[in-house]
Amino acid sequence: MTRVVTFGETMALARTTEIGSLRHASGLTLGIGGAESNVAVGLQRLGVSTAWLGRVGDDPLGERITRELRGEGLDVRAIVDAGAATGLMLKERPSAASTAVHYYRRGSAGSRLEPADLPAGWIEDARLLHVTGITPLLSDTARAAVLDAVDRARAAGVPVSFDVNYRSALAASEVAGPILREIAERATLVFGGVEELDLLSPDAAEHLLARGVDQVVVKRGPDGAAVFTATGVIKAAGFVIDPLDTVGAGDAFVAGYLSAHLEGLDTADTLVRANACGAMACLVPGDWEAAPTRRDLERFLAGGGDPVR
Ligand code: KDG
Repeated sequence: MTRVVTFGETMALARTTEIGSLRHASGLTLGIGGAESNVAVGLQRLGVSTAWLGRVGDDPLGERITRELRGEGLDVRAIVDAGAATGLMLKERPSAASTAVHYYRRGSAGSRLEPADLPAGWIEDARLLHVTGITPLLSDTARAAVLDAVDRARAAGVPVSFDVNYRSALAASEVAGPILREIAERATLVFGGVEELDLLSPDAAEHLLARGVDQVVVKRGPDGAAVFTATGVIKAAGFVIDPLDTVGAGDAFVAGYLSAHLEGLDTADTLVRANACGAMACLVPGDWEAAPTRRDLERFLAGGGDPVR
């Protein structure tokens, strides 16, 4: 049985291979990326059977997304939308210390997701639904799909995980705040960075817990993470690493957290796994490629930098 279901837009991702502006880049490496599929791959690699659904264009980039995600063992429902192209994301490293992302996704196939795309029983039979704040800002129909999915999950008693994942390129904060708050208030687990949670409410943890959210997980990047519940707060320090590419670290964190949560680990151990997955994702370029398997994770937690012989 599929334990986690998620949906959203996955794009083709072209990134520069050298440090320096895209303006002068001589080459690009092609891959794929999408917050929900990044989480799905992270979960699947940790042994959690996961399904991803989304629209792709009737084009080679859409085929690439479908093939790559299937190659990771996910249950993929890629709806081929002949009316729009697959979205594209370009990633550059203008300097050794910075990364910039450019989206070419307006009107893309992925943004045309609608409630009817989510088959009957797909959510209801799952153990957990994971959604992000990216999808509801893509289009009115994509927003309706998220709200409908969350309602269906709640009606079926399926827990909902929501990662705020605010993208300012998609909507101004005044527009996004109320939309994202509405979804967060209906979730079971809410993930967000400090600023993202501030977008929902000045006292987001308190506000969400009062509305029935079970856990509010604050991602603090290199400073670790904290979980707020009705019984208090538990914090964990981050891992000290030398990051190469931090995009996708939050998704790996969420995958680590959800996998441990579904296994019934206690909060402290859950945070250790989540922080480790987030840190590991930063060690390799690409939004999801470094999401660890269980073996990778055990080795990292054991402090393993020694060669494997
Ligand atoms: O979290 C990483 C994502 O940002 C990336 O893979 C692409 O989904 C994406 C987005 O909208 O930024």
